[in-house]
Amino acid sequence: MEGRVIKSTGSWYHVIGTDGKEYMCRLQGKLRLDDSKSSNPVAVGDRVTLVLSQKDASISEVLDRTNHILRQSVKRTSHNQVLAANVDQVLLVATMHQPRTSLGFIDRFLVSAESFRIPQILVFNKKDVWSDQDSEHIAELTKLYESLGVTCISISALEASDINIVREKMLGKTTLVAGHSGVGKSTLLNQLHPDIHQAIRAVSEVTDKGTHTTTFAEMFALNENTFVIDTPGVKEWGLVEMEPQEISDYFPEMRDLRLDCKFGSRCLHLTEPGCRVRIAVEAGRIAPSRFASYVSMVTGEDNRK
Ligand SMILES: Nc1nc2c(ncn2[C@@H]2O[C@H](COP(=O)(O)OP(=O)(O)OP(=O)(O)O)[C@@H](O)[C@H]2O)c(=O)[nH]1
Ligand SMILES: [Mg+2]
Ligand SMILES: [Zn+2]
Repeated sequence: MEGRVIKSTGSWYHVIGTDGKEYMCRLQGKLRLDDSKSSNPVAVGDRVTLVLSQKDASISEVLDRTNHILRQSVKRTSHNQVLAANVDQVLLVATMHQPRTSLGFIDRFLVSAESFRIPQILVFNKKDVWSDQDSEHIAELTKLYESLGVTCISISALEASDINIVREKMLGKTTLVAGHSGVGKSTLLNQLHPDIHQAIRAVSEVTDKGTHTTTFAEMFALNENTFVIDTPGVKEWGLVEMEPQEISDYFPEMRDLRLDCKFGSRCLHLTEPGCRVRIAVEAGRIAPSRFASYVSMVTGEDNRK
């Protein structure tokens, strides 16, 4: 039988079979020896072949992935972690305050998803506590990011009608939900389906940095072909296995211009005279915040204040 990995806890994998039942499985020996570059040969979202015996269930094979999202491993060894596999879209939850999500963080996340060729949704959450100024700022950001092909939705995860807008975007797809700790990822998921009971933290503890309420990625089925993956909050989003010259490929507003650059695909668009990208920045056709994010990614300097 085929199945999909929804959770992994150490050497155990939770798999939903095509029969709709959940199985606790171990990996068959040959899979554990897989010498892939990631630290985990099987990730949440993987499609697998299950072997059922009277006593137990095991995973005999991992089917080819359509894509995967890599995260730099915490220990910064040579091994990266596959956060999730077979993802149709990513949904970044961002908030203005408590915690603040910087544009640098948003852009890094979008660039990373773009490098895996995964469509992106940006959800601005906690609308119920926005000031007028916040609302204006979000309206500007929505205009900017929509022009780049990113779907933008403003919601309060506490508001049922807002949840329906998000649910509609998810139907028939596998969506990975990401964002800083405390932005409301688990709150949103809990509202999506009555069977989801992710722990959420008390408002008073949100400023208590360094603790994460969700500690590992877990996938939930909203129906038989709709899946949503909750992930632990992250402080930063590393650009895994990306060359500086390649980064502008993942900025949609730079992608075409770079082909006309005098310096061709080697141009970093930093100080090169006559660079098409720089001309567009100076003419206001590329948002200053986006270019600042780009420069920080290429030079490795941090703009995620
Ligand atoms: N006012 C308001 N509070 C919200 C909203 N959404 C979530 N919260 C609150 O924000 C806090 C954090 O929510 P969580 O869902 O635990 O955040 P998380 O993103 O899952 O955090 P980690 O699991 O640590 O990554 C909780 O106290 C929620 O009640 C919202 O739309 N408005
Ligand atoms: Mg959570
Ligand atoms: Zn250039």
